Amino acid sequence: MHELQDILEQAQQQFAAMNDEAELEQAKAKYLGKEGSLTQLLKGLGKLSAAERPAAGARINQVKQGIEAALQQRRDALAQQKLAQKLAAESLDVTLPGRGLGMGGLHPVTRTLQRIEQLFHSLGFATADGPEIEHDFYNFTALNIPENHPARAMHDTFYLDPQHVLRTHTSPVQVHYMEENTPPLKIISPGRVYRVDSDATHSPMFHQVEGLWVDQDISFANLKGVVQDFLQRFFEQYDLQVRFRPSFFPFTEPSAEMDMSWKGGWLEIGGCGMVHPNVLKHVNIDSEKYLGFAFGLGVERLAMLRYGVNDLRLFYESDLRFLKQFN
Ligand code: 2U9
Repeated sequence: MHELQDILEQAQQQFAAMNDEAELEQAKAKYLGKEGSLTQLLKGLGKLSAAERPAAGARINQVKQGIEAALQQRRDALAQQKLAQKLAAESLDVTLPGRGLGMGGLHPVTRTLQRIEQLFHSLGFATADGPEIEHDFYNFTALNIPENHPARAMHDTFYLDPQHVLRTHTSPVQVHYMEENTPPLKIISPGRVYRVDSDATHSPMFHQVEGLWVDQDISFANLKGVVQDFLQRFFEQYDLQVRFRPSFFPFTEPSAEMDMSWKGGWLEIGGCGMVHPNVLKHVNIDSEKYLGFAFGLGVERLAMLRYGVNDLRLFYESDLRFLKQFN
């Protein structure tokens, strides 16, 4: 049984000298593996007499436990060593200044939307919201846009299925609002709209703000006053002039393009008109009793002019060098 004591001591010495976890596990096989010396001794128990066997078995098991304990001890020591090395390498200088929370800022289009809303709210307009996915009834039919109108074509409008589109203007919001409210109505509908179009001045997604005022004595003169007041205050140019050129939209009659004076010339800034009687009819508003005006403005266009940005795409590239200039 001296042999057993030798095996235990040899294992203890060998394990203690190991500095690598993988090598340690290999060394274990030499004693406890299938061909290991201790395993061989256990197998040899069969050759002993029944009287000798229990004591010999107990002794071998004791040594086995000793080897396992030595193994575990070395494993723990190596893990400790490794952790200590890692911590030393990762030493943290708690005296370094913190990185701080980076201050975020509002996107220039968001700032523009907020400014637009604030100005119209001061004129008594409420903000109305609606879904960006619309039934074609709300996006087209209710707005008097005929079945064969080019705006309904697949190459101009994103269709989700034959009946549903990504709204091409925020006008459907106003249709919903007219369905749910009775005149007088005085709302703006700012938000995202979608069209199949993409270049330096067109993005497949852009923002519009539309306005609608329905009451018993609303005229084109009110429209002119509201638009001029808004533009003068938006651009902080109190001598800014507006001009209206006859135009055509299915949802307004008469219709006009709106221009504003800008750097000695005229600049087109939106469209407008008196709400078409067919549109009022679709939402059960008596067009004999009520009149309304409506207008539409492009938000990115307003932002570009106010901030002097010459390429629409800059708004959508998430380049912080550009975006940081607005905060
Ligand atoms: C209802 C009835 C009528 C809204 C209007 C325009 C003319 C217009 C453009 C401006 C720039 C779209 O973003 S843009 O490309 N809009 O020219 N929008 S009249 O007319 C309405 C709206 C709602 C119920």
